[in-house]
Amino acid sequence: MPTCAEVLARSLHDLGVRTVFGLPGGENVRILDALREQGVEFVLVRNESSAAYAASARWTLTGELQACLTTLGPGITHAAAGVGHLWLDRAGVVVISACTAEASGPMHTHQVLDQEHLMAPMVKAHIKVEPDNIHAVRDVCSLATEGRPGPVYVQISNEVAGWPAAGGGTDPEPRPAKPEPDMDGVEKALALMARARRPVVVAGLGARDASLRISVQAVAGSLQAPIVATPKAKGIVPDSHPLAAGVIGLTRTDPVYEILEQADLVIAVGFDVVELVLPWEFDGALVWVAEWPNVDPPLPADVELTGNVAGHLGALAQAAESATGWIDTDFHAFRRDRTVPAPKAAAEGRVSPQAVMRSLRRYSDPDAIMTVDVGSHKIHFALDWPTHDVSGFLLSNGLSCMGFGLAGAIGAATLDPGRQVLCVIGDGGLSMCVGELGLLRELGVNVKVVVMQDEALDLIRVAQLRAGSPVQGTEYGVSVDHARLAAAFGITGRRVTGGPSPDQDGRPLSG
Ligand SMILES: Cc1ncc(C[n+]2csc(CCOP(=O)(O)OP(=O)(O)O)c2C)c(N)n1
Ligand SMILES: [Mg+2]
Repeated sequence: MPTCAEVLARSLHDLGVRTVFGLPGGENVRILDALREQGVEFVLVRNESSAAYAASARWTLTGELQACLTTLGPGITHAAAGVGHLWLDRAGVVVISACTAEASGPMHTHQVLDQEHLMAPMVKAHIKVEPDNIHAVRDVCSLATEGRPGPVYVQISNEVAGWPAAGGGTDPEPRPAKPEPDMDGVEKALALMARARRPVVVAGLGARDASLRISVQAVAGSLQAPIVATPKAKGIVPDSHPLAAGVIGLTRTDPVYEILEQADLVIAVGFDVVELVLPWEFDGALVWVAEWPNVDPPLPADVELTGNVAGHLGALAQAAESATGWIDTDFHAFRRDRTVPAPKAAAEGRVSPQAVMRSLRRYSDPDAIMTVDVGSHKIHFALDWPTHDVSGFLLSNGLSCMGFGLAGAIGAATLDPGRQVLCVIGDGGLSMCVGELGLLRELGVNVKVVVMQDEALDLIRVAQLRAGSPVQGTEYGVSVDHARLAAAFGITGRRVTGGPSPDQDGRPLSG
């Protein structure tokens, strides 16, 4: 009879998990053994949250279930930022942690926390494994990728991991079939589309899937509607696509809001308000098309087409007709005027984010994946980094968590060793996850890390300056030699000072 650890490892493998990122404690030993026996690779990170970030990058790029692992107590508490990211960035990832063995008894308090309640606000489902419920673990893990994706939490003590699973196991519950498209809702949506003079499609994180991208383009194409992307859907249509409008969500002054404000109908596909920095304020007609219901919080939608996004988009694309001429007038004017700002002349010895962006684009591979961390540079890259494909851009946006960038880049690079990955991260962000340079060196993956060094939490310092407040608590008293820091990990590092002049591209950032 298999042990509980073996059933867990086999369930993960059956669901497609091939790599688990984590940092174990003594209580995970049996799980690590079982994973190895199943042929699931374990990658040791330096910080538990990094395990979640790396897994989330792989989820975003593949749409396949991923997993991360921590020990009990300090392990799972240290992973909290990462699990928060998995939750608000809607990543289908199984979070596995150890827990205290029941047999330890009530006198045992060392490292004991109510881990279930700690994780509860950030996970879709939870199971504390026992021999008599282990066969449900597969169904719990399946929930991570269904409907609105998100993490699920599996706790298992080392003791239970070694016990035989009770019974022979039952077949996994059949997963819910896709509902048929709601044709009444489709009719209503088509009526709105027929009346609209200035329709816009807003594509969100739930529209990234390859087949959905084609359907989004088909609907927008037949309606002649501009396609606005959220940051996590950036690249859903290439920048060169005639209907590509750009990215919203980072500030209320994002240029693309201009298009949204003129629209009389929004078709929101795979949209989640978690992506907007400011509340949704659009008052035109709204058609909601997503795998998840419009509840969190509900937007004033006229029609809600929930579930089976592919089916609903197919029905909308077939019947929608272009009733609009605004693409040829206002939208073309918007695209013509919307040029990427040239790098500002930076102060002596300084390099602006725009200059970094231009140099990177010029000297990186055209299909490179850009991973940006949170900080002053994030907005520039989310708005203006050129993208040809949705797989070319990764960030933490729902949680906007510093420290995501490096582990996210490493996770992405483990999928395709031939594809270059770039990571742009502030000096504050890097100091939260610097140990992962060791993982980067160890794996030898194709990642180039650009550190925006300003000895400050610049985004916050700027907020202080704007508010007329004194600058305090946002500047570091020490300047780190990042080139030597990289060298300490066996990585070639270069310091670049002085950017290109406004009309000139920068020199290569290599090594
Ligand atoms: C874990 C975490 N802590 C705090 C914040 C709030 N925050 C957002 S940007 C930022 C400054 C980031 O500093 P740095 O990485 O050096 O980038 P810079 O803005 O200086 O370019 C802070 C503190 C956050 N988003 N995530
Ligand atoms: Mg900084």
